[in-house]
Amino acid sequence: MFKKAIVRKPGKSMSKGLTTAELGLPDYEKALAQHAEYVKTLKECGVEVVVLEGDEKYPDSTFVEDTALLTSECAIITNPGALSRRGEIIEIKNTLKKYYSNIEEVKEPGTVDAGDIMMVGSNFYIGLSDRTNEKGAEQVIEYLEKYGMKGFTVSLEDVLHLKTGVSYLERNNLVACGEFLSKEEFQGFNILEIDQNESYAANCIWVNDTVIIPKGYPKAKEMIKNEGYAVKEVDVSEFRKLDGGLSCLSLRF
Ligand code: CIR
Repeated sequence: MFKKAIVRKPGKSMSKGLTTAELGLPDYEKALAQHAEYVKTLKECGVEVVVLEGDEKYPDSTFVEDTALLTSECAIITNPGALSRRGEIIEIKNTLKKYYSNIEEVKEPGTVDAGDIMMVGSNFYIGLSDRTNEKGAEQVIEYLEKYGMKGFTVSLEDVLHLKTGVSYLERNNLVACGEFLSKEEFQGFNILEIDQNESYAANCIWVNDTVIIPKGYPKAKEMIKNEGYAVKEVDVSEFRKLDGGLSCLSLRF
């Protein structure tokens, strides 16, 4: 169960965020409204939400998920793969000090975006991507082992982050799309296949037995409902324009 979530409002500078999406510039007012709806939905799932103010210095700082890995035993502050995002960790670290006594940090030459890390109980799958390198993954695995948990690396080719294409919904259910459908590492899960033309819905989040999915993906919604979950939709179209998804917008713990 998650009790808390940390989010950060987007700043106006979000229009300068990193992207490969070619979906145009985000509409700031719309993004703020969508973000507020996201916070409301998390609250409806029973979590207390800590809302940080936007930081204009860091256009991508609304995507808080990438800055830390939160586990039941410790928080691991990452060293984001994109140089423009490195400074985002400072305020996140200060915030996490209120909630964690064990805080570890990924150091150079290791880089990690925690959007590449999927938690399955005390096992963590770490995608090796353009943002997360071997050295970063090794450090995360060492920290996890120090606290009695385990980490495994997974290679990825087609997507920005591991969780762009795969999400764990507890009860052994894994939503997956594209390259992740056939990964050996995931064959022990009950794979819920997301249609390629709804691939954006593969990034969804389990929050206390409700699954929050992006708005507008009816086949994914139906499939997840049929597995017995309550499903809530949130429109995150403005964050999608920056390659961001539902999971990236919060740190849940
Ligand atoms: C970036 O490229 O870093 C941001 N524009 C999007 C980050 C999305 N985060 C995630 O998938 N965990």
